Amino acid sequence: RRSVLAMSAAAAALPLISRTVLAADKPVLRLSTPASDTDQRSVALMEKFAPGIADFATFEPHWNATLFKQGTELEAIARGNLEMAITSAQELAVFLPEFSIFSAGYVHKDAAHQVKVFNDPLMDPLKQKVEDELGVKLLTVMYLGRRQLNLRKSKDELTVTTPADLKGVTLRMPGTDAWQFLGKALGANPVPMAFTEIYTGLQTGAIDGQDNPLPTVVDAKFYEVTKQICMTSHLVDLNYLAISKKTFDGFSEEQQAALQKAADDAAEFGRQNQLKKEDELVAFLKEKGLEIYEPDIAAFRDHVQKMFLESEFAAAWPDGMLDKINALAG
Ligand code: KDO
Repeated sequence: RRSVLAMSAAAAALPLISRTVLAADKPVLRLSTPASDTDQRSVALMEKFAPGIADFATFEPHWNATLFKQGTELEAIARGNLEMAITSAQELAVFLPEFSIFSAGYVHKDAAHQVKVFNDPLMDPLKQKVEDELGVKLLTVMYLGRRQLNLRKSKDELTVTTPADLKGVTLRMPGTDAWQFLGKALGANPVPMAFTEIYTGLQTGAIDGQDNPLPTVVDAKFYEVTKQICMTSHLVDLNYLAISKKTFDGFSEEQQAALQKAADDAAEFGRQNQLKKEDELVAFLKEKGLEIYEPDIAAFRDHVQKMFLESEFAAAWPDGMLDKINALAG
């Protein structure tokens, strides 16, 4: 109590111009994410987003799902309990089924394709729906990377060539229907588990494997408790940097433009770093003793695409949208 009083007395003693720049005077943008502080998206937010908005807002990230559990962030923003999140198409699909189109394997071809799709007018009605129904504004698209199968068994014990080889394999997938279906479409036996529990799940054998891009496998140290990576590249995975629409609308036009630029700069910086890491980390992981190999990609692609197209998810995809997305591939 005393220190708070002392602080406000000290603040009152400052000339007005200094007082207005005190952090306490600026709106605080709290971001909740399961990502660690060393994840490239987090690094990019700290290096590009935070300084880009520092004149008019304070960025307050909460890493490792310490503020909100994975998958509960969108609802928290919708209820006015959180300002920002790094969300996914799979999480949005819980509320707006059309987003499941981006959860289908082998739809996005690469990082550049994701950017083209996000900025194309085909996304406008989807972005609008997210704003109208959830009060969430999707600022920019972030690159997570190509998801690969990362298993406890050695290649000698289990060589994965086609989806049939994953029969009975307990594969951790994040906990939404669209994610679980992707696990099934890969031929595995998917189980839901929060990102922060994967390491222990692999260590204890509660799960046989997990899927994530190589930079995540390294950042979360999954290589310590797994023996192989099968390079299925089944999902060129994205995240959206999301902000409460109400919070965004509270800024002046000039501040909104600066915030948008800071978000785009962070996404681009993170994308380039993540792409570099994806290339470099193959050697690092081999050095750590993991076996890394490619399966029959065509067999995986055909199986995953067929299952999605025949699923109830595809029924929710707007007419012609898949063709438009495919046409944007470089
Ligand atoms: C995961 O839970 O496997 C996942 O990769 C899903 C992503 O959408 C994203 O939420 C990510 O975890 C977290 O940011 C942790 O990297």
